[in-house]
Amino acid sequence: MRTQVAIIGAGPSGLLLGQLLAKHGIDNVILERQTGEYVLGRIRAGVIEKGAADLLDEAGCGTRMHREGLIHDGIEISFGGARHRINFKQLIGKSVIVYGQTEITRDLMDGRSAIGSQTIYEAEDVSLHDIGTDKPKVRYSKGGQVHEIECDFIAGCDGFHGVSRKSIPTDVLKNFERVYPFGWLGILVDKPPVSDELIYANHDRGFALCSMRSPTRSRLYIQCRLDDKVEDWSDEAFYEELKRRLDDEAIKRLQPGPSIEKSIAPLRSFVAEPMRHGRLFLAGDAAHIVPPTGAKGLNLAASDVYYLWQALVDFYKKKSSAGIDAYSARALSRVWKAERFSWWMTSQLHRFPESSGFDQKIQRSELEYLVSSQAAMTALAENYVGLPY
Ligand code: FAS
Ligand code: PHB
Repeated sequence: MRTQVAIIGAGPSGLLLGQLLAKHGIDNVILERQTGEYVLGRIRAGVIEKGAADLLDEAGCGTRMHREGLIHDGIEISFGGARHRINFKQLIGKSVIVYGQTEITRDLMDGRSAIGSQTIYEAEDVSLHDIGTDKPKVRYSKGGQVHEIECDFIAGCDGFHGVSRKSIPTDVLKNFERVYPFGWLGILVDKPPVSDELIYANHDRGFALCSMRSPTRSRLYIQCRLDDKVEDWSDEAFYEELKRRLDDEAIKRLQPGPSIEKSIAPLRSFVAEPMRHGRLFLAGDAAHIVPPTGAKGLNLAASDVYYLWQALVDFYKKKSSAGIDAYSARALSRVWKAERFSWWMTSQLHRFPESSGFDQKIQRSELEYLVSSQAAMTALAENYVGLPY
């Protein structure tokens, strides 16, 4: 088989890139190791920056997001028993959309089917070859047979555990990482949200986040120990701990119900440089990971895809390599700003097991300064809604 761009991974990065390339007449094939149902079963991000929303519109897959997504003009930061609103609309005139990653993935899958582009699910043993030449290849197994795809470019959109980043020579790749000493235990429940907007809570017992997917479906998180297991936490235990970390008003509005999904996500900051090697380009979680505190993971995948899509269109339509040559530096510039913001949000809102009394006083003063300063709230707002592409 031959295509112009072979995309590894049918998560948001791969599907969004595939849709944008196809809309501009650039042939592409997606190889995904799981089934489509498995991909849709992963519950992940919930907040969409305007830049990412605009890209979904450009891909022709934004209709349902605008119909069902919730426009949020701010968030609330809770500490010391009180909540403080960060009003994005008033501070910087912008908003975010609350719309689950699962729905975005579904919309992109439907969009891809509608244009007839090929996604090969359950592709096993994917391997990349000749990425340093102008004739790279991808091999995979399916149905007991080995298949080969000849292409011009490979887009590694296969997430943190994928094969693409590992295909870059170790003497070329430089990894930067910080692993946090805690995780997030999250549940999905068909009960109305605790508040109209997201509540990020800093508490002596640990972080909590009250988010949502719709007016009738909540997404709730508590910081948990690294060695916690999902089976350690009954729904009742989860709600009891969540209540200990929320303010009185939120506790009153919390409606416990049976969890329809429960999972623990470890938290890490990670960046691999460069995001390009020869004809292989990394995008999304394949290249970087952020702690979800800043709601940046999915949104960074979108800006990577924007830069890569533009670069590939220039290559094919304008015969210019300027975009592909600039891709890694351009993407990394925005990636590191989002890494900084996600690290900062995580540092201010979580209880670090080894933190000293001094550390805790500094953390509290950071939060008190934040909610008392227009400048500090504006800085948070412009990062949360998304820095320019
Ligand atoms: P993905 O990991 O979503 O997709 C990669 C795809 O590649 C997968 O479908 C995988 O099956 C496939 N793949 C992997 N290896 C392959 C191979 N060898 N061959 C073929 N296919 C292969 N972000 C937020 O903003 N907020 C959150 O709350 C949040 N929570 C998260 C919770 C968890 C547990 C995780 C892991 C991530 C979370 N994220 C969150 C970040 C998440 O939303 C990612 O940023 C987003 O999924 C990135 O999308 P992709 O880059 O497409 O990677
Ligand atoms: C979510 O709704 O899953 C969510 C929202 C904001 C975050 C992280 C996760 O910062």
